[in-house]
Amino acid sequence: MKVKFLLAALSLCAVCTVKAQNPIIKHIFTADPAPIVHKGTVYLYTSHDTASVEATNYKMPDWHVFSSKDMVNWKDHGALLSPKTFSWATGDAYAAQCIERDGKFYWFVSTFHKNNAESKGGAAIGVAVADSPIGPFKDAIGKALVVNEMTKDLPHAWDDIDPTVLIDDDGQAYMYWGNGSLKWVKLKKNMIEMDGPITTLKPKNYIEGPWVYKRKDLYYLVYASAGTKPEMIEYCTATSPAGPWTYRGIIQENVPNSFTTHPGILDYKGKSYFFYHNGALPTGGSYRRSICVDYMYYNEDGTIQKIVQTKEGVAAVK
Ligand code: FUB
Repeated sequence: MKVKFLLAALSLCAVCTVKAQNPIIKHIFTADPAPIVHKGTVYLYTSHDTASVEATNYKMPDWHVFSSKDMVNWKDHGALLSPKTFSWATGDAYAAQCIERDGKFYWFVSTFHKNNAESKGGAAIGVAVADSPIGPFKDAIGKALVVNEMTKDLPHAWDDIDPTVLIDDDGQAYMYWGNGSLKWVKLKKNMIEMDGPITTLKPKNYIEGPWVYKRKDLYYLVYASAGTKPEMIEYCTATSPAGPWTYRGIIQENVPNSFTTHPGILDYKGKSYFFYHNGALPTGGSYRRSICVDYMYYNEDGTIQKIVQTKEGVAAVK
């Protein structure tokens, strides 16, 4: 009798473990996840795919913000920023990351520059700022922070995309970005000016989508890679944000139904989470992508275990 009761209780318990079910955002197509925690809430900054099913390129009009307190239920705060916010910008809203400093939220975005006196066009990086994680956001500079002409190591016009920003323990901020090669620069405390020269490097298999962060005494550079086609996620570690970076291997294999994928990493309520995108929603694909999240585990020596992509996703946390 007691055993029967125990089994019934256990199966009930299994049923009541609420899981997120990947992809976590289902009512629109989203890509390029960038999560942060602010006052106990997760804010997830995303790109937004609106290309038709037949399209063979991106159509990305704006950036959205979502929030969650349990990693399962996500509230869409809407399209809180678009290239139209920046008078100098035109074209698609590529990957972006928002980071807090001294109570202000700096949203570093990749988009494209108008052909004018400042640039002949091509990908560019801008910064929007707000007093809250959900805006209202305005152009923080009034011009681009990075234009195509500032980096000359690669000939293509879209190499200045995918900014990620790290603020080190001593307060020094670093921005990393790039398609085809990784570029990085120190930022001033105001977060809207460079504080030194741009350095360029080529981590093994690097393509785009860097995500740089510090955990314990180690700096991590996680990125979308050309390990095989389509993209995978690989990473390096270093003992300084300036490198040198040591290649550590593949974290995630290809994702279903999307050529690209893109990392976003977060520690929340005692667990580590790996955000990425795939093309798994019905009618999804490389230009109609969707954000997923699965658990991330570290080994004792700080190396990262392979991400297991799941359909059920992560469990709700209190
Ligand atoms: O979403 C547009 C581009 O695709 C991003 O900027 C890249 O990281 C890739 O995900």
